[in-house]
Order: sequence, then structure tokens, then C-alpha cells
Amino acid sequence: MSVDEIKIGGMGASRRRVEDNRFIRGKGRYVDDIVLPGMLHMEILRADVAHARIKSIDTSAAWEVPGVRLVLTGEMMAARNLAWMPTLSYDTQAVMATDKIRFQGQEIAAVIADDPYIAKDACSRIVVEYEQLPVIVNPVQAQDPSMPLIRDDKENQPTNKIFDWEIGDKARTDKAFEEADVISKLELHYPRSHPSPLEPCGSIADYDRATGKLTVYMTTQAPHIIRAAVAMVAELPEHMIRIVSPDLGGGFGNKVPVYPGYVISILASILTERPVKWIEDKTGNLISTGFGRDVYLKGEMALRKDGKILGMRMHTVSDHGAFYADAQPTKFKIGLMHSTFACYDVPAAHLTSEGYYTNKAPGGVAYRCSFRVTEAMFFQERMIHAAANDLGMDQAEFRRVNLVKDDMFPYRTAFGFLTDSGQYEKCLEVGMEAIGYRNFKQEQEEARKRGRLLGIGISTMTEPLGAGNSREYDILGIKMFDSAELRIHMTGKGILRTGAKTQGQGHETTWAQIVAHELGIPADDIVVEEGDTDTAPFGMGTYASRSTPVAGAAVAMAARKIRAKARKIAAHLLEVSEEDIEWELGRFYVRGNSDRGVTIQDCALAAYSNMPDGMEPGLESTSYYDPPNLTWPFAAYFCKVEVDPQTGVWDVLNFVAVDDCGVRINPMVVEGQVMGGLTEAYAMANMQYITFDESGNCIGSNYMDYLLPTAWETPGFELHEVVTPCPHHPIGAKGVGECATVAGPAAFVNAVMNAIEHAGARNVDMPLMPNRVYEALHTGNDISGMPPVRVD
Ligand code: MCN
Ligand code: CUN
Repeated sequence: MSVDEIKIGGMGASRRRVEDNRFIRGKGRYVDDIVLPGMLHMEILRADVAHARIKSIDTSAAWEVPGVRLVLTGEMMAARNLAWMPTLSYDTQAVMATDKIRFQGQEIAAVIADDPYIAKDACSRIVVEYEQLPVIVNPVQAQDPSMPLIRDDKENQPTNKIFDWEIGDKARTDKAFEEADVISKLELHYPRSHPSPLEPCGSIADYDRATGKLTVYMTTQAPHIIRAAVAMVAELPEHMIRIVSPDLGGGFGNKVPVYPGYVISILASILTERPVKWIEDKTGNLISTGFGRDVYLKGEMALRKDGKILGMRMHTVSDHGAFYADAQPTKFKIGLMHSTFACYDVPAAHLTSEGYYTNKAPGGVAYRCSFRVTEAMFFQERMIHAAANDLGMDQAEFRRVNLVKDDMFPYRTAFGFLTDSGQYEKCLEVGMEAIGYRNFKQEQEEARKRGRLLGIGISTMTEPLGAGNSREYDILGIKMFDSAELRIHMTGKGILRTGAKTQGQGHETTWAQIVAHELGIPADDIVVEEGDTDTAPFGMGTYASRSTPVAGAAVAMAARKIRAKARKIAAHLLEVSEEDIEWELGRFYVRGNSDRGVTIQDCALAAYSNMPDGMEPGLESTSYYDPPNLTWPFAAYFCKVEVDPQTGVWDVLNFVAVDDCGVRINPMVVEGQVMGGLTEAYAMANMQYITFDESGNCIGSNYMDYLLPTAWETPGFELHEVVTPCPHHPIGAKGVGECATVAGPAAFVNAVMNAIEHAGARNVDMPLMPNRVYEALHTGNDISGMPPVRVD
């Protein structure tokens, strides 16, 4: 008699995404679609040089353009104490340059006008006089004492170094190295990359002087954090601030930071008493907003002859740009870099890292990555590849020997994380089978005899997804947890709101499936709303694939509270005591008499029309969920490539992805996430590169130079699943949103290296452009390492 879970769109149903109904009709409502009465338009003047002392800014010609309402400069921002703002990593960031320009693309002035074209024209009439300074574009230059100090605005900042940080057990690691039979070394650069969502950033600030209320429609993945930040920075009362994040055209981490444009549009609205819209262009987005990576990594691995890893040393040097603005848990200086090697049994490890200021856009936001996990896993898998080669061991076998075994969970990693579940060897096996791993060596040899270069690459990783728990994870002191609020109306339909914010991940579809699973209410009867701070419960937002592990768990818990109350109502309706009530999906019945029952919908109606004496009416619940641990999904990726020895061009022949993200709420959505992530991984491995010339000019500031792969270039991916439920998550789910971007790049690079490394090279840095692959193949030299890096 219980309802059929798949039919009602519950857990495990590949329910079609409800949000796509409006997206594919062109009916999405993005920030730029919103038009408010009397709205003005803002354009930002950005610096065209990377490091310069400002002598003067003359805005008089801009003021004269008809239709211009306001011209803002750093000086005017400073007069209102808004020229600088705090960052998410306890640094400060210029909202508008006052003293110095510190990177190309930095905000210098803003024009607010009747339309965006007038604003743009007027911007071009602003005259900035400056004195150029030597430019620092990498951490090696940042350490050169003859180079200028970038952050001369700060007290106690005598050099360009931001931090030194270490974690792990040095003495134990040193000992492991003393006992090693073989020591394997690797050094590489994970280049700067950019999330480049199709929709750039933007905001509409609407300050109403009569009510004192400030409403900001904006592109943000974390609206509640923005509300708190605006309250603190602009010193406005928090209850008078409403942040609305409408449909987002992708986020990928790019919409986590607080950008100057948002703050400037807010001040502009307060000053003009009109709504002010700011929409960034693509180049503005690429040159000034949060990037990912830009880390130099080197390490060495202590190995025993039989293939056992004994210890690992790692050193990272990260380039943070002009302001240390990483969005990451406060406790860790370099995100969760120390989750590296978490899927392998590594008895001893030590990680040191340094961060530097350079004359580049601030960032260090993770791009589809839990706070630096992507760099960690890329290095891990490249190191594993190098170590297996140094030992003369097969790539898969070396992994099998060192992967954490099923009976070792819960497993404490050398850096202190607790991984709690997984079937790593099984995933490896499924992947090997699917790609035909065991025949490959022969295939490769035969092909080589005929002058063809084939390669196979493996990448296996587990990553920590779902910050909190609040004991260990906070951002600027705000503890990391999340929330859901479920309101069931009297006809059994309802509305669910969470503190997360979907940017394309499909929350509107999948959260309703959790409710269907818990209550038996059809998913179609639950509308999901996120992103409005006036209505949604407080939450830390969506990034680091934390939504399913945290907000998703809160959804299940909120639904369970509803079920608990409905059970009391059912007992009342059936005139038995609560202890005699049994539950099956969608329905309560009397123990021993399953014909006597009431549906969840009957209970909903009774909650408003016939509740038991003394019971509060209504059927609503709120849940704040603080997860006991992170969730640990696992991925095993296999990539087969062919490299053309004449050109260095490489093609993917086959790609097999095995993902274990615990219980899948919606298998189709999970597959979409994996496909999208692999496409981004392929782009980074193959073609994407944002670099800087010696003057700090950003090379890669448009989509002619910074390439987005289309369906034409992107290879096909074959997907497989393994399910190891998360032991502490209420529905057994683990996060998955980033796994493919995190584990993907190493699979491509390992495959290309496997095809060419017989010629001698151990590493080619991403992107593996044909000229680099060609050179490594024909010279046998590595193309990698510390700066100055090659600019091709
Ligand atoms: N899901 C599921 N079963 C699981 C795990 C997840 O059905 N066991 C579903 C979820 O219900 C959700 C989706 O898969 O609909 C992703 O869930 P999750 O792994 O919790 O990740 P988040 O929702 O927190 O999304 C964040 C993650 C990040 S950090 C980036 S960056 C990213 C990504 O998701 N940006 C994206 N995927 C993206 N996809 C799109 N289309 N656009 C972006 O900007
Ligand atoms: Cu880190 S990119 Mo996603 O975490 O928003």
C-alpha cells in the first residue's frame, strides 16, 4: 500500500530537472533580466597597467557626458570608509584604488548613468595619471628584495610573503626517508585557471531611503554570507538588508567572493537613491574575479622496494595576487591542500607552504574544488605515477598496494583527516575492466612498433566534501553548518527552502526527491526555493560540494521532524496511541491492521483542521545540520590517449570514470555533474591557460585566448558507479559536484605522459598544448617547475 518511491520521484529516480523547464525555454531569471523602475547603470573603469602609483584622477570630462548621474573614485569611497574591505582570509582588499594600482583590471572609478553605453563612454573619458612600478608576476620575483613591496598599505608587511604554514609530522617523515629504498621526486606547476561561468558577475542594488531597506539582486553562491559582509562593511543593519541570488548562469566557485563591483553598486544606489545595475563583461570577469590554482608544488616520496609508500614530503608555493582573498576555512592557510594522499595508506607526511602577493587579480578561490583539493589531488596522482615508474611497477598495481583497504575504515590520514568509508579497490577494478587495462601494455607495444604512441593514465582520489563540521570549519568565525525549512500546506503540497544556493546543480529537483523519500509526498508537490535571505533560513551557501552533505542532510532532518509530528496527528485520526502507529512510505497505519491507515496528505489537512488537543497547528519544520564529519567520495578515472609524434597533438580514445558518491539521490543529475566536471578537467589539461607577460598584462582575457571546449572538442566519457553509503549522512549520500574536475586532470596528463615518457621526460605542465608535448617527446626534457615559467 505504500507509494512507489521511483514513481513519485524519490531517491534513486532519474527525475528530469524541473528547473530546465524554464532554462531551455529561455525563461530563466538572471540578474541582468531584472529591470527595476528608475534603474541606472554602472560601468567600472579598470586599470590597464599592473603596478603603478596613482598621481591623479580627472573625472571632469566624464561628468559632462549627458546622462551621467554619478562618477565615483577611490577618494570618494574612502570618504565613506569604503575604499577597502575585509577578505574571507583576514586580509584587506581595495574596493577602488586610492594609492596604487596593484593588478591589471583593478577598479579605479565607476560611472553611473541612464544606460550602460553612456556609462561606458564616460568611463573612457576619465584621465588617470600614474607612475609605473616594477611588476611582480610570480612568487620568485615576489621574493626578490630589489622588487617593490606590493602591499605598502599594510602595517607589519615588510615583504611580499603572506604566510608560511606547515602541517604533519616532520620527525616521523624524516625517519621514513632514512628507511626508504627508493626516493621519488616531482615538481610541477598547476597553472592559474578561471571558472569562467557563462554568466559573468553582476548586481542590482536598490536602496529605499523611505524604509531604510537595501535589496541587492546579485550573482552569489552564498547570499547569507554576503548579507553579513554588507552589514559589517557598509555598517547597515542586517535586518534591513535583503540579498537575492536569482537564477545563476553557473558559478563554479567564481561567485563565492565579495567583489568590489557589488560594494560600489550599493554605495551608488545609496547616493543616487535609485536602483543601480552593474553587469560585468567577459573580459572584466576573466581579468578581475577569483581565479583558481596558480600553485607550484614539489614533493618527494619515500618508497620500499616492494612498492609500499613509507612517507611523503610536500612543499607548495602559491601565488595569491594582490590581495589574499581565498574563500576557505579560516584554520587552514592553503585550503584543504593537506587532504592530499588521503586515499592511500601513507604512514608519515609533512607539508610546508608559502603564499605570496603578486601583481595579479586576487583569487585563490577554488574552481570546482574544495579549497585547493584540486591541486592536492593533481599533485598526488602525478606523484603516484612518477613513483610507480621509478619503482618499475605497474600503475594500477602500485595503487592497489597502497590504497586504503575496505577493512581499514575509519582511517586517520597522516595529516589528521578521518576518512570513513569506501571501496577503493573495487572502483579500481571496475575501471580496469571497463577500459581493458590488462591488454593495454601489449597493445601499446605493438602500436609503438608501428610508430603510434598510445598511453593510459589513471587517477584515483578521495576528497573531503561538505564543510563543516563546525568544530573545525569556520569562515571569519562563522561556523560551517547548513539549514532547511519545510512547510507542508493543508493539501499536502509544500515549499522547501535551504541555506544553499544552486547555480545549475539541480537543487530544485533533487531536494524535493529527498522529501519524497522521507515523506512519500510526490517530488512534484514540493517547490524548492533558495537564494533569498528574507525567506531562506541561514546557511553558508553552495561551494565545496557541501550542499548534499550539509543542506541535503538538513532537508532529510526537517522532513523527519514533519513525519514525527504527522505521526502524532495520525494517532489522533486513527484513535490509537502513537506507539501503535507504523510508517510505510506515504502512509501511517495501525500495527497489526494495515488496512486502517491515513496518508501523509490526510495528516497535513488535519494539521490545519483537526489537530489533537494541545497541539500547535500547522506542519512546518526547520533543521540546522552540523555534520559530524566531511563526506569522502571516491573516484577512479582511466584515460586512453594517442599522441601524434609529428605534431604533439593528442586525442582521447577512451575515458572511463568510476564514481562512488554514496547513495545517489538522482543518478542522472550525478552523471551530469560528472560529465560537466570531466569536460572542465579536459579543458584544463588540454587548452586553458591564463598567464601574464612581464608587464603584468593578462594573456587569456577573452574567449579567443582562454578556450572553452565545445561538444566538438570534448571526448566522450563512459560512466560507472559504485555505491558505498556515507555512514554518518542521514540518507547515506556524499558530495559529488567537483569530483570529476578534481580527479580528472591527472588522468589526462598521466595518459599523455605514459605515451611519451619512454623518451625521457617525467613531466609536462598543463595545459598539454601540442608544442609542449612535441618538445618533451623530441628532447626528453621536462617542461615544468618553478618560475619563471615558460610562456608559450
Ligand atoms: N547529488 C545526488 N546524489 C549524491 C550527491 C549529489 O543526486 N550522492 C546531486 C545533488 O542533489 C545536487 C548535485 O548532485 O543536485 C550536486 O550536489 P553536491 O555534490 O552536493 O554539490 P553542490 O550542490 O554543493 O554543488 C557545488 C559544486 C561545486 S562546488 C561547483 S564549483 C560546481 C558544481 O557543484 N559548480 C557548478 N557543479 C556545477 N554544476 C553546474 N551546472 N553549475 C555550476 O556552477
Ligand atoms: Cu570551490 S568552486 Mo565550488 O566550491 O563553488
